[in-house]
Amino acid sequence: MDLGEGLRKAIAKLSGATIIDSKSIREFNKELQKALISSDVEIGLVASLTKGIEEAALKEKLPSGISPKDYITNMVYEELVKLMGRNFEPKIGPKRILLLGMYGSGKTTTSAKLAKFYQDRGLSVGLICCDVARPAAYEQLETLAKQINASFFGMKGEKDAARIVRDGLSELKDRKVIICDSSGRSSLDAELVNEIKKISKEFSPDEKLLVINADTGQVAGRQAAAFDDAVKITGVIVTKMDGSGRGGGALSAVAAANVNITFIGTGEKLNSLELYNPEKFVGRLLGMPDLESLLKHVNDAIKEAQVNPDEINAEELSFDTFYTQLKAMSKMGPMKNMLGMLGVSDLPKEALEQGEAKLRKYKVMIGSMTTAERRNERLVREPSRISRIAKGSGTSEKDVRNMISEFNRMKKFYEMFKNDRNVKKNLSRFMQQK
Ligand SMILES: Nc1nc2c(ncn2[C@@H]2O[C@H](COP(=O)(O)OP(=O)(O)OP(=O)(O)O)[C@@H](O)[C@H]2O)c(=O)[nH]1
Ligand SMILES: [Mg+2]
Repeated sequence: MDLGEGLRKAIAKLSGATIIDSKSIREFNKELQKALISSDVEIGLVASLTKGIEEAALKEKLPSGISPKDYITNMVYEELVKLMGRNFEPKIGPKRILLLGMYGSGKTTTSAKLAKFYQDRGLSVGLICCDVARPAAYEQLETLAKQINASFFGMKGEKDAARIVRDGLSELKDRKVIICDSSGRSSLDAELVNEIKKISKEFSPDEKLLVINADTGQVAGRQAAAFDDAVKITGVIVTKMDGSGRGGGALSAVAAANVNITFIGTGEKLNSLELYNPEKFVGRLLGMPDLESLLKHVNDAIKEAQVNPDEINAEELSFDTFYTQLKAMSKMGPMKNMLGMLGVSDLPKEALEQGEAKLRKYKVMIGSMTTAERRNERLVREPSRISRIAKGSGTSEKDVRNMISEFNRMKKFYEMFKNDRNVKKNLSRFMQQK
């Protein structure tokens, strides 16, 4: 059973739960611990992870509209992100990168992908083939380097990896980024450990990245610990995420070596490299492709629970609130979802689907109104005022009239729902987002 499977099993335990109490959370945590421990996640870390979840889960009331399962999934996500890191933001500048990993994990391909990544960001790149174990390694990296027009250095038949590094560094000294590909083995034997230590010493890399195939299971933890003992790795790259593996081993690896995930390989092509994104990665790990929207839903509900809807004055819609809300709504993403959330289907869609450009225009038009006009839209019916607002904002009178009619449609909607507590609650949320 890989870690993802174990996590999914633990979360499934909460499927029927309607409340979160200490009994259900302990049961959940027991499963979670089993899954983590059987994946070689370090015991102390398992304890702090599950304790964190238990405390958070029992401390706060379950916000309305969320199932315990979704709520706890959100917490598990947060804890996993603490472990694997938020988004990875590599420094774009001169550096040396050493790639390490077991046989066939994707080191050579990833060397070339990384070379392309930094070239695309304006840096010159040189690749060094330090794989002295596999005879065809030289040609493989040389061919890949040609495909992306990167400089390549290797010494065919040379068995001394440190020597290759030394000569390579002097040959490629004017390259901003230098990436070194190393040999893979089916086990991390003394010979390989010795070799990568020598390479690391000679190369003095800024980044030592362990390349792990996404379908590697819990053994990845032990591998990472061994590489870390040898050269102190600085990050993990998970390859073949386009395949059937979910990357569960990577969790054990980052826990064992206390590093973060950096890049994700998503195909054989050299542009199939992505920066690690926690929502995507954890979603995949947990087998929840739509994790991102679940997290958003939960977080919105938590925020909402902290607002008292009665404090929101939705009685009168003014041009000021109109603008604030359009802006907030345009940030909310797909209208369909939002309409659904409000529980109504007859919103004036045109008024809500505002592009940035239109919003900017509205902003200057409203900016050209007097305070009284902004508060009382009836004043703005007078042609002389419309003409003044158009002139003041550099728009046409037609533009101003269009804006006013959209405002009126919105106002109608407002009147329709102003006594509806639920809608008020949602509106209050939009107001908060400005
Ligand atoms: N689908 C897919 N295939 C990949 C990915 N990364 C690498 N591969 C393939 O995996 C195979 C092994 O990749 P290599 O880059 O040669 O792996 P390596 O770690 O250098 O292998 P050794 O040098 O023999 O240890 C090749 O066929 C690659 O095309 C990936 O992200 N997705
Ligand atoms: Mg290789």
